[in-house]
Amino acid sequence: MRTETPQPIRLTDYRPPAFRIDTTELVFDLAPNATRVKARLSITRNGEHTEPLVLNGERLRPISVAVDGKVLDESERTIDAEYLTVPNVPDSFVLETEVEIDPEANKALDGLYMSGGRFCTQCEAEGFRKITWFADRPDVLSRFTVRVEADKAFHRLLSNGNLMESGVMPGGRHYAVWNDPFPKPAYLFALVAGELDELADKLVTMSGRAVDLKIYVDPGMSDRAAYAMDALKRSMKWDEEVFGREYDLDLFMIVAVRDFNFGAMENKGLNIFNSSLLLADPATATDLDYERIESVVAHEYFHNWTGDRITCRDWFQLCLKEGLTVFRDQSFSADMRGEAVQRIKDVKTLRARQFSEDQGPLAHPVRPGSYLKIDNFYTATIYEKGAEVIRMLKTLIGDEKFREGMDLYFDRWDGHATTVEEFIRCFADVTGEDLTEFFAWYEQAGTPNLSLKHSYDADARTLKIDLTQATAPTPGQPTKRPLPLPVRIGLLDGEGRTQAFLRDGTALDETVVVLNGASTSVTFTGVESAPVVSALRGFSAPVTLETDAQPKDRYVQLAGDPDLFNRWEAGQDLARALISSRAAGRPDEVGEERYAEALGRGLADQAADPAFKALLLALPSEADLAMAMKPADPAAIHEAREALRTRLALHLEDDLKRLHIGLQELGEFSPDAASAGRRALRNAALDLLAANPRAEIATLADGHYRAAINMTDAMGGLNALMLLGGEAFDAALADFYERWKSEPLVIDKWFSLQGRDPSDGALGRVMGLTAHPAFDQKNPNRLRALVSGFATGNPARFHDPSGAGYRFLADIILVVDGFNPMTAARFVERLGGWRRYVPELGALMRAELQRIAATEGLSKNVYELATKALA
Ligand code: 0A1
Ligand code: ZN
Repeated sequence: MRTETPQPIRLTDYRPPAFRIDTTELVFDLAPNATRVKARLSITRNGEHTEPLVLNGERLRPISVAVDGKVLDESERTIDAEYLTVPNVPDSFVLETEVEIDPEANKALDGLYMSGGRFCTQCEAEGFRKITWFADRPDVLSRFTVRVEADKAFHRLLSNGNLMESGVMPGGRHYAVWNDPFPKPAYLFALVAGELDELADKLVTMSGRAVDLKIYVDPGMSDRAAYAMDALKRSMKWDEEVFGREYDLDLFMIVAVRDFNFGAMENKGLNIFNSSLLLADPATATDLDYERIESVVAHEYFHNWTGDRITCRDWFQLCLKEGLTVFRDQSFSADMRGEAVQRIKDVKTLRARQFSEDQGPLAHPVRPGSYLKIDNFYTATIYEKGAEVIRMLKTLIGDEKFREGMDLYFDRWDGHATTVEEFIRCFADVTGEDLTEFFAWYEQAGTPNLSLKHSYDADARTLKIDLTQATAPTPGQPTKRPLPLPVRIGLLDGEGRTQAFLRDGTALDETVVVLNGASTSVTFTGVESAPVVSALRGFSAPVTLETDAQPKDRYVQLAGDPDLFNRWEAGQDLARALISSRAAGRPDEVGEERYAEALGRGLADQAADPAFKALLLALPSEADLAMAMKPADPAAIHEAREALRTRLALHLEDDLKRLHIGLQELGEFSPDAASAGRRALRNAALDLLAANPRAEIATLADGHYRAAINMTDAMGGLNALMLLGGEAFDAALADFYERWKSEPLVIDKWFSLQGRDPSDGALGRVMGLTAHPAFDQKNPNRLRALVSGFATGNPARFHDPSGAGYRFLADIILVVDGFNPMTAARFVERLGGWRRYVPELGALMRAELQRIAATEGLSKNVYELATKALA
């Protein structure tokens, strides 16, 4: 155990900064092992006080500190492992410092580090303090000028803003000077230096300004940035059209790097991306890669307004920029790829990641009240649930008022750091509504359970709907209050046709009922026949829904609910019930046949989008099923789900084979949504066929793999071969490796697929792969491919009854924590849900958490999550 217990940082302790830093001039003399950083900060006392100047600084080798040109000796300032403290400073002064840092030794990948022989930075949330002394907090905004000097071998020298000057220096070196006219917090600072190829384009903004767009990638890779460039231009236009937001600098740059802890970063004018979210061509990237690239390019670009121009006052406000920006990128993707399909995918992610977080010991509000390491709070709750909260706000106040409130927010807060309260105040101001109750969505953790009961009076033609909500306690919040829940409702008749109804005398096809307290009732009149209630359409609130609907109602919805989200959801609900019965030892064979038939009809629907059909065909994931089963038994779930898949495969074999042949692609590859949807359906058909293993299907899968001319189909074939197992799979795996061994992003897929292999010997294989020459634990993409592929994507094998899966994960966490705490900590969550599993497994998971927590010298990151998971 650690000797001293780290102290949490609390929202209630927030104090405004003691000093402002109006301008920041930096000079970087770059060298991999010894980079010199000179800083010249013009500093002003903020308010009336006599406090010393305290700046953050970690892992810095001090060289000098001067105030107004006078070098301070050791009695005039203190330097410890975390701070530089200078007492008795004037009210306004210039601080000059010089430090040395070692980017090459930085394997934590925050601050300034080397990736693929290039310099790059990651400063969010608290990385800037590893570069130089600074007030490393988001409410200190400064104007940056940056001079970068390096050997000419580091060909490109990039930083934020506009290039002011560049030139050569003696001794084979060169320099560039950048100025960013927009004041920004240090976490948005970026620097990149090295050999990079450039893909350039231009865009004319809504006011007629020309902006240069540049994407920098590994030499020889610029063709693979074309899709990202296209996505960037579409994002820029979309933000103008939908939110009235125009880009503000003359230059926008994106750089792809191989070693990156997260997905990408919105540094002002210089976004830095994990190369896996930027580079794509048909041969090496799947449709899912294209889809993610489009959404992450948009996300980071949208941050320019929601994050950079308006930033967070403190890190508790993280959802102010993240939830809002995810909402914006989801809306963009819906416009690009179709609303229903996008919504289904977003809800799947929410349930898999956020609902499970909410059910476990790491549950926290969208705006948490305390933390040890802010890095641990880049969570599904802050991002995905944060986006749901904005979506509900829009549903509650309507599209127009939402846009008015956003406009007011941009006007009022441009150039400032602010809070979630102030954001919500903008909507209260434009609507005149009191949004105090709504604000509780930010402060209360946990997923509300919404229960819906209906009673129809055939004589009076009235329908009464009773809604009730309750939220289970979460750590630190034993009692919960009701939250305002917008519930979108429509009615169908027994044939699945839309039934109109009257609400307060108004004829409607659909309405939003707002549940404001613990329960409410609403009565619709003019309901002509016994209705099927289609509730929570479009997943209008992030809740779990329990209704009194019977399977026959679900079948009506599955056949034709005009709300496509609910049509899909009806199928998922039916499948969940069938799998749960099987897992509990009560298989409902008649029900399973009926389900298979209904799916068959869904597949035959000529009007439906193939992407939608692909979603319809996929059963709820094992993780999703585990959440509904208390306590969860992963082996029983896996077996029951596979049994249902086999039955579906048998029943639908002819349909699936027809789809597989009929959807074969003949023309050129195109990454557009419609083509991707057809490939998704064809691969989903193959995936299901593989649940009924026979030589014939193995031949089909092998043919699919070998005939593939794009990565989506190659992976689809390889996946089916994996499910079928045997020599054909081994041969294809070896073939794939040989073919792609010089392509890191493709080899990540090779590792990830093997992590997900549900067959018996997979755990041994996964452990063996950590010794593979291509495995590199220092590269987060490679590490996550194998480890998350296994621990997240393979519940059946991760939850091995021996506990060997847990032990494997804990060993990895401890090793990686030694050099990259941020990435190590993200794996801890996999053990966090131990209370939800059958006791034998729960005890083994807990034992591994205890072993982790008891290890000497743990990082704060892992310590925080392991101890919270055990509490
Ligand atoms: N703001 C980024 C996410 C991000 C956060 C932390 C990072 O390093 C510790 C990197 C990226 C986003 O939302 O895209
Ligand atoms: Zn973000």
